[in-house]
Amino acid sequence: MKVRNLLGAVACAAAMLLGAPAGAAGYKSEYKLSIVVGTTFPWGQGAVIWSDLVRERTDGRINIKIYPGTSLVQGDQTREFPAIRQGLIDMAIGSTINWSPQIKELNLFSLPFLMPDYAAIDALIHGEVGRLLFERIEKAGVVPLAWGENGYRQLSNSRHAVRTPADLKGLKLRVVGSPLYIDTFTALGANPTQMSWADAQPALATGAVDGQENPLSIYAGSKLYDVAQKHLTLWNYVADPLVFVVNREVWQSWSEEDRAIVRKAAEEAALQEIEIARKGVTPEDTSLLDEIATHDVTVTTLSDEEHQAFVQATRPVFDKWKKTVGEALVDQAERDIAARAR
Ligand code: X2X
Repeated sequence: MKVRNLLGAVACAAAMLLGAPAGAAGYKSEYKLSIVVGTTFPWGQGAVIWSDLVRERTDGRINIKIYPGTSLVQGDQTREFPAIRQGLIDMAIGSTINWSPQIKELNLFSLPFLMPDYAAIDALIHGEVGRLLFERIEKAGVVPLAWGENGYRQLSNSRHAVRTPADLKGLKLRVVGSPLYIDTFTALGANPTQMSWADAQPALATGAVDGQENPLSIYAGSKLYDVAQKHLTLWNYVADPLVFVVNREVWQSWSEEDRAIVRKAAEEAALQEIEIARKGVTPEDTSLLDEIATHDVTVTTLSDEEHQAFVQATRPVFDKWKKTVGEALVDQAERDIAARAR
């Protein structure tokens, strides 16, 4: 055996011992992709589309396995971002809410009533604001590739219809992991309590909490109407975009060609995911809402005046958090929303 062949054989054996696949030195046999919900949800569909495209286009060099339920961090979705940074998670499609404890600028999308419609969301994620936030994520050590969407978060509860801030008085509500949500619901007179989505579902089922807020795709996909969440208020107060990301070391371990494939696949999957996320919940297509209504759910929509009462009651929270998010970024967002194409 020639020396070069011998060295090759040794390197190959070492790679096999380390679990790398044959033919792609330095590549892992599997890349762990984290999401919060299951693959039947629009969010999870985005993960399926992305991983399938990548597997096909890299001829299996990059083999992605989806881990729903944020299981790689035991369901604690607020620890997802640090785990990506540390390499415990290779890739993720994460909600801006879950990562905002680490990246405070991502609280932008949680400012109450900032984004009046889908065109406003699009103006942010596909414009200067989206670019600035990607810079910020990149600076935090994670490679962002594309914007997806969880959706407009609507309010449900087991007690009564909510039409005014006074209706929220004393309602015990599960909220997500950014303290901004505690402020918002406290300002509205409710009694908010922060917990992970994994803990929220049993808490709703046992009646430990009265209500929650989530996009309709998650409300319906988790059948929250079967755990007494019969009162639904459509108020579009915030929406959470999703971000498709890769751990930096993993990204750097891939060839230029494979990085381009992964990026392009993320962009395509994200656009498809946004389309799926908006299906059935828009003024033009209310099919998911119609399906929800068949489960004996009271759906409350607000008049302009009623809407305005919620905007006013949460305005101090907006102003307080504008400073945390960054005044310039919020100003930029408001300018871009005002100038949006409709
Ligand atoms: O926990 C939630 O409410 C969820 C599933 O929407 C997020 O991960 C932000």
